[in-house]
Amino acid sequence: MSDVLAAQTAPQARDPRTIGAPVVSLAMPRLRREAGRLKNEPVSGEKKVLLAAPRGYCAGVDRAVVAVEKALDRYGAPVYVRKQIVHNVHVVRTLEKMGAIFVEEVDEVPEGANVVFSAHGVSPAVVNAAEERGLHAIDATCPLVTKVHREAVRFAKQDLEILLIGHTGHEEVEGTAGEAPDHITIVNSPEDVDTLEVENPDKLVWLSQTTLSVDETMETVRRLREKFPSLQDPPSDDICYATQNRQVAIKKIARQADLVIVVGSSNSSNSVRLVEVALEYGAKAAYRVDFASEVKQEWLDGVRTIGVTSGASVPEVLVQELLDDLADAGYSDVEATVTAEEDLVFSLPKELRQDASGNRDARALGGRVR
Ligand code: 0CH
Ligand code: SF4
Repeated sequence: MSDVLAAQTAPQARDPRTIGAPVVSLAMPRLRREAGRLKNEPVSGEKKVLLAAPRGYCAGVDRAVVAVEKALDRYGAPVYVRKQIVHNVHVVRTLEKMGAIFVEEVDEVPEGANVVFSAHGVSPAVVNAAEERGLHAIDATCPLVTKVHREAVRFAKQDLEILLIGHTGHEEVEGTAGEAPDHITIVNSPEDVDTLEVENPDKLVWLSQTTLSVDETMETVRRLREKFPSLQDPPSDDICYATQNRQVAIKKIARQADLVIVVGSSNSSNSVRLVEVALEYGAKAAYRVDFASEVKQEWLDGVRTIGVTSGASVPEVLVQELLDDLADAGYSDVEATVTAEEDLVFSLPKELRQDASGNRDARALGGRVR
């Protein structure tokens, strides 16, 4: 990691396959320092961490964060970003220190400046507003979100009414709904179905946000089909591979876990879903933290097995910091629970694909904020 700021917070990379020896520290660790030995505390040998894989950055997030870094390299600071590039506090703060300026809308960007659209996507109205302002836009929308946009456009042309399962107010839902506002109705939850009214029950199709709970979405679809038997399915899953894979991994861990800790920000839909899924699948307790320092000593009271995972917008450095703190508290035995391998890499947004000399800019996975 070459970035100075990230390097300040980065601990040694921890390979789950090589972890096992207790960490010896001269300083009293934070979690022990705060409470001393607890009455139900298991002895050290019984404590372990089940570390989910896959976890953390997905291909769309990696591409979006690298896009901001590349734009800064190429054009210099400041580079404006509409909304948070991904929903992660650490990523946003780090990019801000590198020269990114995050704004809510394009009318806050000086005319003619560079602006990056976030991984969650934007509606055509935002693209048009940026054009009218003479901005140089770099579109970091995840290709898997763009796929849902295209489906919305296609179904609207077929004059279908689209039931978009997703959360009102989330950027991705706003962007997708903006593709065909007259044809889209947002369905927030299974319970929404009871009061839902449509114009023509025989011309309905459903789509969804990419970062929802798979189980809850399937329940919403089940209720929709019960009410509207002619409901059409989309041609392929909208909930993306990364969201699904992270939920599968935490489901497997949750059954064995006294506690699950999910690293991710409060506005990260996929991270929050991981907490819910962990609880639904048997974790005795589950919490979300942005940073390891938010873990409370009382969460560990009587806990033998801790499940750890992270959302798709979370740099691995934050998980490693959590593992370091847990090791200090006696949870140095870390076992990886691997339920899928991921090797998907997306090419950069087209505006950044060529280097300054006009050559195609090939890239390997990974930028500086990781
Ligand atoms: O999970 P959400 O959609 O809130 O977003 P995130 O935490 O930034 O994760 C990346 C997903 C980006 C768009 O699918
Ligand atoms: Fe793309 Fe899925 Fe990642 Fe969203 S969570 S950026 S849809 S890969």
